[in-house]
Amino acid sequence: MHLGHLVDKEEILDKILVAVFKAPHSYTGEDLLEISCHGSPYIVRRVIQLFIRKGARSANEGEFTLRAFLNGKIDLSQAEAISDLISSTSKTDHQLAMQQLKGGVLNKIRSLRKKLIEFSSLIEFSLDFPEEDDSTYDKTQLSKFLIRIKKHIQTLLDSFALGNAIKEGISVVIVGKPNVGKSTLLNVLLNEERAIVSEIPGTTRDIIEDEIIIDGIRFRFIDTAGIRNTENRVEVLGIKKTFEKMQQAKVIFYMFDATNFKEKTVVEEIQNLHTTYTDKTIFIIANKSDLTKVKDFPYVFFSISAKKKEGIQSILKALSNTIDRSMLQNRPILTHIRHYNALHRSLKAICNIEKGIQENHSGDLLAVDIRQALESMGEISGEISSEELLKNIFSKFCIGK
Ligand SMILES: Nc1nc2c(ncn2[C@@H]2O[C@H](COP(=O)(O)OP(=O)(O)OP(=O)(O)O)[C@@H](O)[C@H]2O)c(=O)[nH]1
Ligand SMILES: [Mg+2]
Repeated sequence: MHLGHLVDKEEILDKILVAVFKAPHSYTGEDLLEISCHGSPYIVRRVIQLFIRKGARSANEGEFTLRAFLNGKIDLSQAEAISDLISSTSKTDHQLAMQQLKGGVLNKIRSLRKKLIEFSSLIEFSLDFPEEDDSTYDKTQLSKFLIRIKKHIQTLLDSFALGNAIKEGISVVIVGKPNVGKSTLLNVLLNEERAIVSEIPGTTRDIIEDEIIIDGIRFRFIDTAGIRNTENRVEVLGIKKTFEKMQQAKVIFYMFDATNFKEKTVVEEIQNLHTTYTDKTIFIIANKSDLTKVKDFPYVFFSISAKKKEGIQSILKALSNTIDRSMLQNRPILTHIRHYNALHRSLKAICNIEKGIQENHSGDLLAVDIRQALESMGEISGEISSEELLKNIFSKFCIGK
């Protein structure tokens, strides 16, 4: 570290610290200088202008991290983790990005890749020494091997649902008839007068959404237009959006008004939700408990008063419990669609190898699928990459990282 003045012609611009990193002990692996100046945007601009005048140029988005990757300091999935780390906004976001930076997913994929390479040498062995065995290869042994690898890949693929939900924020859509108190609940959850509340049914027309963090996990709450038959064209459009949001959500809050409901209709609607949205968690919420309480209802439900803010804690707790935290602890979790797609391709290739074995394909035919499976896995770490892929990944970075 060097302390000194930065001088532009005669003018002292600032008192600065300069850190010198000698290759290969720097972020990019190259010789590197870092200047710490005072944080005024004016000074920063002047410093940059000075260096550009002296022949430097601004870095492209993600250029430092790209160079770190090209110089072998980090692999591609770690580069992506750095971008995730910069944009993390919750404890769990941060935890997943750190895990990836440390190579959690990658170690798993490396070990799978190694197994597959072993497998390919078994096949090659049978090709080179066909006289060792009557059949060119031992079918059962190879099949068993493939089943094990497939299982590992499937577990990783399954983890993407959770990993992606956490990264994007877990979406919770609030639905129900007009006037049951959906917007009031949204406001209570966000602790902010975000949506207009009124006693007029059909107040909310558009989708209103915002996020909060519960126990370190980001949830995105979505208030919708109340569902009813209406002639109003704007309201009809709002209701259409409600259904779209229900499709995309992970959790559905179904709300009804304790002071004003027909049990038969509500039960029918709940049954309908359960049959239509089998993959979603559905919370049934009876609102306005300050006026009257629902008794003997055939479903488990939350009894709340959104207006008086009663019963909200139990909803938050149950919501937080929908996330299987044990999954976050010990296992590698996929968070990138790119990784998911690559692994999916490699699983497909492995299924082709399996089929090839069943149909007694020759070893060199199998080798084509093995190569495909290995290549797809290699894309995740960047052992196999194209210019277009790199451009795509690093253009998402901010300038200067
Ligand atoms: N007493 C009582 N009134 C409530 C409660 N929650 C909401 N309300 C009232 O019910 C009316 C409707 O509330 P909203 O939150 O606008 O209902 P909504 O479901 O968003 O209605 P739409 O947007 O029209 O679909 C308002 O007058 C609220 O003040 C509650 O817990 N208790
Ligand atoms: Mg509303």
